[in-house]
Parts: sequence; structure tokens; C-alpha cells
Amino acid sequence: MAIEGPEKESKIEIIKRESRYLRGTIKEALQDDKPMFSEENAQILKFHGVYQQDDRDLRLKLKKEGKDKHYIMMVRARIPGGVLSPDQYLVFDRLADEYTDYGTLRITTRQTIQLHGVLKGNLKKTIQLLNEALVTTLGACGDQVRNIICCAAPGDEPFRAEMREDLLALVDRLGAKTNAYHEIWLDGEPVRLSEGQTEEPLYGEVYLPRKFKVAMVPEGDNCIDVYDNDVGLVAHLEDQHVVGYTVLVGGGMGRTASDQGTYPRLASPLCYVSRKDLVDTVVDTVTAIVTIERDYGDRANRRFARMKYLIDRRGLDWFRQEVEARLGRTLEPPRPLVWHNGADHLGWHRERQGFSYLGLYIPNGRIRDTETMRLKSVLRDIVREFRPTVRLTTQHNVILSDIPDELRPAIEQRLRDAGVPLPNEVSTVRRNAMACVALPTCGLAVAESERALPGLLPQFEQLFNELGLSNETITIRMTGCPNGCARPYNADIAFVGRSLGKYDVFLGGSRLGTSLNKLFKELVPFDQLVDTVRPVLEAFVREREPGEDFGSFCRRVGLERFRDTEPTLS
Ligand code: SRM
Ligand code: SF4
Repeated sequence: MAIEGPEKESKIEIIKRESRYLRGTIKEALQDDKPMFSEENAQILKFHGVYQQDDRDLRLKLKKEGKDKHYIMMVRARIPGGVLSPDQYLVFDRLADEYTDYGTLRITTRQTIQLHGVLKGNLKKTIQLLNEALVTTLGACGDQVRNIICCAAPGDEPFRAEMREDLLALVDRLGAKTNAYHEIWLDGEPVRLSEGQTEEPLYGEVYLPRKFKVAMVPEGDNCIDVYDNDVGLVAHLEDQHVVGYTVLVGGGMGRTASDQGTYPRLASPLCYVSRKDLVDTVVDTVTAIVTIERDYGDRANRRFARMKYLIDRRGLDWFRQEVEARLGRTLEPPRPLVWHNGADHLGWHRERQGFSYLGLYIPNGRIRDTETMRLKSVLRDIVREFRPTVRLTTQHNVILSDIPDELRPAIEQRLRDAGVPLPNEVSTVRRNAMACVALPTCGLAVAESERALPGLLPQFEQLFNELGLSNETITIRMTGCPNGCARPYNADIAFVGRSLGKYDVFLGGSRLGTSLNKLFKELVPFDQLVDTVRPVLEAFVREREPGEDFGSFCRRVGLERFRDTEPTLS
């Protein structure tokens, strides 16, 4: 495999190569009584869906007491398209209670569930129990194709089943094949390969240079931010059937505040792939794209290793020719894309004759019980008794599907009794707000996010009310650092953590996911965030054109004229 440039490969490349297809010494380390893994094993564990973390709330106290950090593991599952059977959901619910410090489930922006706070000694059991329920964690993290996301809305239109079929074919082709997972977690027999055989025909021994994200969505409704992925597949429909996909390449949100050379990028249309003749065509095309990143992605500097930088360095024409060379055919030009919606799928919807689904708002994707809202318990009870399929959305919410229409009142009553608001009781501000995990578990967080956003939302609700914007869809996203896990650079309004209590404010993205926002103000203290945005919202109310949304307004009038406006302190 070609490694571009004269630079030395990064340390992580060496760790991957020496790991013997993701084995490292994890199996041995699970036997020792240390609370944490070595740096090398921690890097390899990511490929198995496990992040070594520590409870950052406890760091200072433990340090003062002369003690080591409180090491905990975050276990992230790989749940293609976010679909779980009732029994699979119930395993997560049980594991959260039995094996985690926090007793919560955290839905992610890529339709999976994370269990935070698993002690090293409980890790193997946790992964084994998930596997017994046919849920894997292999491929949830690490330098490989991650959980493939897809619009979570259920329904009986044929295109939904066809997209699911293609999604599973992609998962099958692009998933890691190493036997290490079975050997380490499931006590599987070591693999015996004959001469010339490799465990990873697609990835090889060093896997990809960086994480790789794939997303699928039907045309029209960009509910998953398809342009933020390394590969986006937009299904074109005729008579409710998928006729083919427009393939987008080179999206990604991550940036580093201190490095101007890093940036978020929306994926560019590459080609159209027909589905009519052969299901495999789209799988072949995505596989070819993955191999280009494998062979040419930057293996010296991880900061520039995502495929977006490769495409910008070499050009889209070079990239297209490379895909064509690998496929041995000419690519068809991409089809025009029109977006009408970025739906949240909340509320009751018809699923098929006699059945409905309920999209349920989950504050920050955190499923837990509090004094006022028994969300975790009531979801468990509903899933146990009514056996809905559980679908996770990329906006941190849950869809309960396959519900016979006559059960709707009973389910609503359960939710009310548990203090869980129904979606029509949740403000538009909340429905369109999202925060990443950040403190106390994320090792990269420099500011609060999941714990800070709830403090801002009532202020925005009040302001939107005051300005007559209560029913306006304006997305608000917050992250605890510039990495972009809640996809902030697409949002109408984004707060990106720069240091404890301070955020960069970005304005003017698009709720359809088709535009990036721009930096408005830097290092704004938390308690001035709402007032910093207020003058722009006021101008929007005064000056908007008919039908114009907030993001389009910001992009039309520009942010310059508001930049000198100091936050109007209330
Ligand atoms: Fe993320 C790293 C959480 C979606 C860009 N992300 C992390 C880590 C693992 C921190 C770390 O490396 O030590 C965070 C763990 C926090 C914790 O305690 O749980 C973390 N990312 C998340 C989740 C849980 C946020 C959430 O609120 O849901 C999401 C899990 C998705 C999943 O199930 O796989 C999550 N991360 C994203 C997204 C959004 C998306 O994919 O749609 C992005 C932006 C898109 C992209 O990839 O460009 C994203 N995460 C990053 C980056 C920056 C990558 C880059 O190219 O620069 C990092 C840091 C890194 O990789 O070095 C990161
Ligand atoms: Fe952590 Fe930053 Fe991602 Fe938030 S955006 S979860 S702080 S890496």
C-alpha cells in the first residue's frame, strides 16, 4: 500500500501493524488486576468498540488524595441503521444497571448506544452479553468503516426494505473480518490461516488511516446529515422503489481550533450508481472508494488523514479516475439532489395498515431515570410489554415501531405516568437542539456540552417566544470541543467549546444539512451565549424575506454587520 510523502508513519500505524490484526495483548490484560489497559491496547480496543476513559469529575479530588484516575470504559455498539429488536434493547437496559457506573444508555449521533462507566473487570461480560443478543461492538470505533447510518423512519414503502438490504450488504463487505474479536471476548479458538491467506482482505494489517463514515438516505429528506460523511448515498426513487444512488464523497466535521489547515467539509457529488441491474454495484463502488482512502490517505499525520483532505489535495477529478480504474468502468454523473426536509420523525406516524410508530424525544440522547422523569424505566416496561422494534435516530431520539394502532392510548398513558413528555409537548427549540457527550467522560472535551445545553434551552425558549419564533425550525447544536460530534458546523446556531465555560459561536448553517455555518464570535462566556445571538435573531425577524429560514438569512445578509455588536447583557 502506498504511503504518500517522505514522512514517517504515525505511532498509531505502528501500534496497528504490531497488533496482529487487532489482538495486541488485550486477552492477557483482561486477566490482570490492573484497572486500565496499556496505551497500545487502549488504541486497539477502539476497533473493538471500547474507549478507555476516566471520570473527569473525580480527577482533581483523586489527585489531591494522591490516587490514580478512576478508569472506566465506554462501550459503543455497532447497530447498522440503528435498528434493535426488543430483546436487544432490553440487554442494553440491563447492562446499564448491572455493569456501568452511571446506569444510563446514551444514544449517539450515529444511531448506536454507548454504555459509559464500565469497569475493566466487567468489560468481557458486557461484550459477551451483547453478543448473546447478536449485537457486536466490533467496528463501532477505530480506523475502519464505522456504524453505517440510515434514515430510521419505518414504513411499508418498498424503498425502505431495499435500502436496508443494501445497507446490510455494505456492512457485510466493509466490516472487519479479524478473528481477534472472537478470541478475546468470546473465547473463540485461534484462527489457522493457510499460506498466503490474510485475515483482512479489504483492510490489511494497518486498517484505514482514520475513521471512515458511511450514510444512506432517501432523496428529499436529509434527516441524517448525509453530507457530513466520508461517503453519502442518496437513494433516488421511482414508484417507491430505489432505482439508484447518488454517491457523495469527502464529508467530515472535525477541525482543530489551533490548526487553520483543518476544516469541516460537506461531501461532494461523485457519481450515480444504478440499482436496477445488480445490487452489488453500490457495494462495489463504496468498496473501491474505501480502498483509495486505504492506499492514499495520510498515514503520517492523523490530523489530515480523513478522506476529505485526500480529495482536496488530489482533486475530485483524480479521485473519480481512481474509482473508475478500480471498478474498470466509467462512472455516471451524479443526479441533481433536491432536499425538502430534515425531519426528526418525532410523534405518531402511520407505519403500515393497522400499525403506527412513535418518535420519542430523548433529552440529549441520555436514557436515564431522574426524580421527575422515569424515562429508562418506562421505556423498559413498554419494550417488555408491547415489544416494539426500537430504532435510534441520528438526532439522539428513539422510534418505537410496529405498534398496533389500538395500543397507542396505553403507551401514551405509560409515558405520561412516568413524567415523559410526548413530542407535541416538547418545544420546537428542544426538538431541534443537540449536544455531544463531553464532560465528564470524553477525554477530548475542553468545555461542558451535554450538561450545559439544558441550561441554555429555557433561555432560548423564552427568547424565541418573545420574538415570535416559537414554531420556527432553528437548529441549535453544542459541542465540548471543535471535533464536531453533534455536527455543529451544519447548525443554524452552534456553540463549540474552546475552554471551560467559553464557546465559539457559529451561525448560518442549514437545517437541510447543505450549508456550513460561519464563525461569528470567539470565546464567548456561557452566560452570554443567548445574548450574543439575540441581535441576529432580532434582525432575522425584522428583515427576513418571505419563507426565508434563519440560516439562509445569515448567509444572505452576512454576519459582518453584527460582529461589532457587543452582547446585550440582560
Ligand atoms: Fe465523535 C471523538 C463521541 C459522533 C467527530 N467522539 C470522539 C470521542 C470518542 C472522544 C475520543 O476520541 O476520546 C467521544 C467519546 C465521548 C464519550 O464520552 O462518549 C466522541 N462522537 C461521539 C458521540 C457519542 C457524540 C454524541 O453525542 O452522540 C457520537 C458517536 C457516534 C457513533 O455512534 O459512532 C460521535 N464524532 C461524531 C460525529 C458525528 C457523525 O459522525 O455524524 C463527528 C463529526 C463527523 C466526522 O467524523 O467528521 C465526530 N469524534 C469526532 C472527532 C473528529 C474527527 C476528525 O475528523 O477530526 C473525534 C476526535 C478524533 O477522532 O480524533 C471524535
Ligand atoms: Fe468529546 Fe469533542 Fe466529541 Fe464533544 S465534540 S464528544 S467534547 S470529542
